[in-house]
This record gives sequence, structure tokens and C-alpha cells, in this order.
Amino acid sequence: MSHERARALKQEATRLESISLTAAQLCDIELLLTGAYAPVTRLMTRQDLGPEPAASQIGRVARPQLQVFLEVNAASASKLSLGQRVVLRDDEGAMLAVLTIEDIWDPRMAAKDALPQATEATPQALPTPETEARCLRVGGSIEGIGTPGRHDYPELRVTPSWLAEEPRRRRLQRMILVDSAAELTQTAHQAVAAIAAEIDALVVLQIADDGLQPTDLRLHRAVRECREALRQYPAGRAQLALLPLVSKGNDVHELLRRAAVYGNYGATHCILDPRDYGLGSGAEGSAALSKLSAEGLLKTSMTLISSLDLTGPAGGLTADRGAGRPHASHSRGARRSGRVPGRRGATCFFTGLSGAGKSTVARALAARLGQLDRTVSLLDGDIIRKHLSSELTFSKEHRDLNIRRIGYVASEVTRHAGIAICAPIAPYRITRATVRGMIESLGEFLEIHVSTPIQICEKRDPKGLYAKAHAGLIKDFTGVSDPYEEPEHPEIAIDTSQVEVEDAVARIVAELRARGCLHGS
Ligand code: PPS
Repeated sequence: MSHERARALKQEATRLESISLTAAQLCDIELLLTGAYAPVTRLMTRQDLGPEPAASQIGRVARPQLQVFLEVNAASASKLSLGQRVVLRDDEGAMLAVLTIEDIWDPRMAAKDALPQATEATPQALPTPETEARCLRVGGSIEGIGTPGRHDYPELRVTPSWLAEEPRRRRLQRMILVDSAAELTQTAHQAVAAIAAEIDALVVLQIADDGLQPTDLRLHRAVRECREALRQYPAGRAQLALLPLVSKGNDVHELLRRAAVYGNYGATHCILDPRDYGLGSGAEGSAALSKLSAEGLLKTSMTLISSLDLTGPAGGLTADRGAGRPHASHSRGARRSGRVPGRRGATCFFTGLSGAGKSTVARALAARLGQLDRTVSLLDGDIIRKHLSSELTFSKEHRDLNIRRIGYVASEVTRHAGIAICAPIAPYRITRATVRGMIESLGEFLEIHVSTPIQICEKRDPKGLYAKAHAGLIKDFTGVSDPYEEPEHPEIAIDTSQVEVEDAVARIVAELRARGCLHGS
């Protein structure tokens, strides 16, 4: 997409109704926008999906393998109408894509019974528990504005077009993609390496993002286990990939969805455990997979590993997961290290203008600390406003109350030797000083000024808020119609227009280490 088009879309999006995406929906949008769901490139309508399967067919594969639509609760759906353009946002409010709605339907109703509120914009009704719980489906075309800001393991997050070219760049013929690779045993990896050598393939050890927050140690463990597993492969013949996949179930539809996605990432072969998809183990699972392959439901170039001859040293990959992992005891030991006695607690208190990059650096820091096996509590401004301060406005009094609430939670985390990462605007000096006072006696307090100049923040405008503030649509907007009082003596200052995120994170980690807040310090 041209820069002009992206700019025009962004401008238009500031005036549109918003839909806030869940982690799983965010992954779907990313897969659509990057071509990983090809040939599907839009949120599907009932027409795209085809007729509902008869009851007798349910459980067998009678539907298109990719079913990508958006689910919204009925209360939110009542604000939507056919032909309407809406902006899709991530949990921080960043604008990702504009959706033009072509269909809205209730999956519990027969296709012919369209909901009255689905076809016309109706006045907004107050949500009831019943409407909150009911989900409607929405389909239509999407145009991307930006990619989700993922700051944990950026080096492992590859696009389909990039990964698909990787075998050629390495002068290899094929690509074997290993589904949920962190689960494989050492023996299984050895078998994969042997097959890869035989068929001249690059091995891609896939880790599913699974919608895990950068603070979730499960993701870091999976990455560690896969990095460890890389040693089983000759240099240059294997690599890791962290794909935006959230599990949608454990049935054959999920298997087919993954097979299609992996094919678009360039996989010619795929290793997966049929038991994960309800196909049974051993010979039963292999037979089920062969049948799917024979029915042409998998990409023609894709072969499931169980149809290869696996009677080598591994014995059989599909039955070889979980037990006896050689480094399991090591990771359990690391897991316990989240509570090493004597480790100092800390609060990393980010402050700065909207769009300065607070959340970006805060999330990258959370991910880095997770890699160091340190649990963190991430108190992002937007998230706190959604869950802890939803009744507050942006008046001076309410901002103060909001920051003091964040300060209180952070002080509790610090008291218990954890690390709290806070990322509100926190525009007033006096309130920040109050928070510092609440925490300094309990552990370390780092005030981190994200000092990116306002001109840059306005240009970035990831949520379209500066545009709205200048148009007079938002009042008391920090930096435009409400003050931001710069910190005078922050422990660290970071201008994200000058410093790379990784370098900023490295500085903070070094400071935490020097203050005795990290293992080995
Ligand atoms: S504060 O001042 O510290 O209480 O603000 P905070 O809780 O961090 O919330 C800031 C996010 O709210 C959005 N927003 C506004 N910011 C500033 N001023 C006004 N009037 C306003 N209205 C909404 C904005 O998205 C901020 O998020 P970030 O991530 O900083 O852009």
C-alpha cells in the first residue's frame, strides 16, 4: 500500500467507530494482512463460508478449511450496519485496519433469518447480560493501516513472504515446519534432522504466539526450549519462527487451518501430532492424516510427517512428545527461580506523551525480563484505564487518582520483590513524586522519561488522538490542551526517535542489574 493511501486511511479512521480486538482476533487480522491465510484475504461473509453443514456432517470436513470472521458481542454489533467502515484496534488502541462491513449474522440463527439490527444502524441499546454474552459474526473486506506492535522476539516474527524464500536463500530445496516445536523430545528432533538431511530441507521450529502477553513466562520457556533444540540440527539447517497463531480448538478444522497457514509460510512438509487435533494416536492418527491428504484437503505440496518413513531412531514422531524431555528438569529449576530470596523488587515507572513509545519500550522490557526468567506486572496506561480506572476521566483530579492507584499496585508488587512496569502518561510532577515516595522505601524506583518530542508523537499518532484533539473532538489532551510537566531528574531518559528499542531496554536492564534486582547481580 502506498504511503498516501495509508495516511488517508489513518485520517479517515479517526472518525470511524472502533472495534477493539482480542489477542486471537489480532492474530487473525495479522494472518489476513500478511497473506498467511491466502487465498482468503478478508473477513469472511456467509456467502464466502458456503452452506452450513448438515448435522450428520458436523465433525467431518464439510466446510472450507479456513473460516475467518470477526466475533463481536451483540451489544457492540448493534452499533454496526452493512456498508459501514469501522477501524480495528489492538488492546492499546493502535489502529490496525479499516473494515468495510458486508455481512453481520447470528450463528445460532438459520442463514435466511438475518437479524433486524444487523442490516440497519439502530440506536444504541443498553447492554444486558444476555446481549453481552451473545456473539454475532461480522465479515467484510479489510485494508491494513499498520502491523500489531509486537516487541517480544522481533527477530523470530517473520512474514510468510520472507520465510518462504528462506530455503532458497540457504540453497535448500524444501521446508519442514514443526508445529508446537517446544513440545518435541530430543529423539524426535534427531529424527526430524535426519529427514531434513535426506530431503534437503530447512527445518523451521514453530512456536505459537498463542496470544500470550510478553509477561507470560510460558512463551519464554517455549523459546528457550526451541533454542536448546536448535543444537540438534546442523548449523544453517534449522531456525525458529514465532507465528501469530492462537489455538482455535483441537479438532480437524484447526489442523487444516494450520496446514493452510504453514503452506503459505512456505512449508513443503509439516510435522504435527495428530492427537492434538483429535485424530487419535499411532496408526489411527497416521491413517486419519493420510486420508485428509488423499482427499486433497491439504495443500498439494504438503505432506504430513506420519506419511514419511519414520522407522528410524526416533521410532515414530507422532507418539513421541512430552515424556522424558532431557532438559525438563533444567527448566523446572529455572521456573522456581522466579522467587529467589533476597532479590530486590523494583518499579520501572515510564512517563511521557501519548505516542512517545512508553508501551513499546515497556512491553519490550517486560519481554526481556521474562527471558531473564523474572516475572513482571505490566501496568500499561490504557490497560489500567480499561480495568482499574474505567470510571475516571482526564480531569486533573482523575488523572491524579489514576496515577496514585497505579502507584499503589506497583508498591505492592515491589514490596513482594516483584518488578512492576508502569506506563501511564503521568503528566504532573507532583503526582509522580508522590508515587516515588510510596515505593522508594520498599525497593528500587526508576523514573523513565520517554522524552520523544511532541512533533514526532503527533506524526506517529498511532491512535489518531492528536488529530482528534486538534479538531477539538477531545478536550484536555496532554501536550495539546493539557500540560505535560517534564521530569527534572529522571533515572533514565529515552527519546525513541533517536534510540532503538533494544538499546533502551538494555540500559534499563543494566540499571536494574546494578541495583540488585536481577538474578546474578
Ligand atoms: S494519565 O494522564 O496518566 O492518567 O493518562 P493514562 O492513564 O496514561 O491514559 C492515557 C491514554 O489515554 C488515551 N487518552 C488520553 N490521553 C491524554 N489526554 C487525554 N485527554 C486522553 N484521552 C484519551 C491515550 O490513548 C493515552 O494512551 P497512550 O498510550 O499514552 O497514547
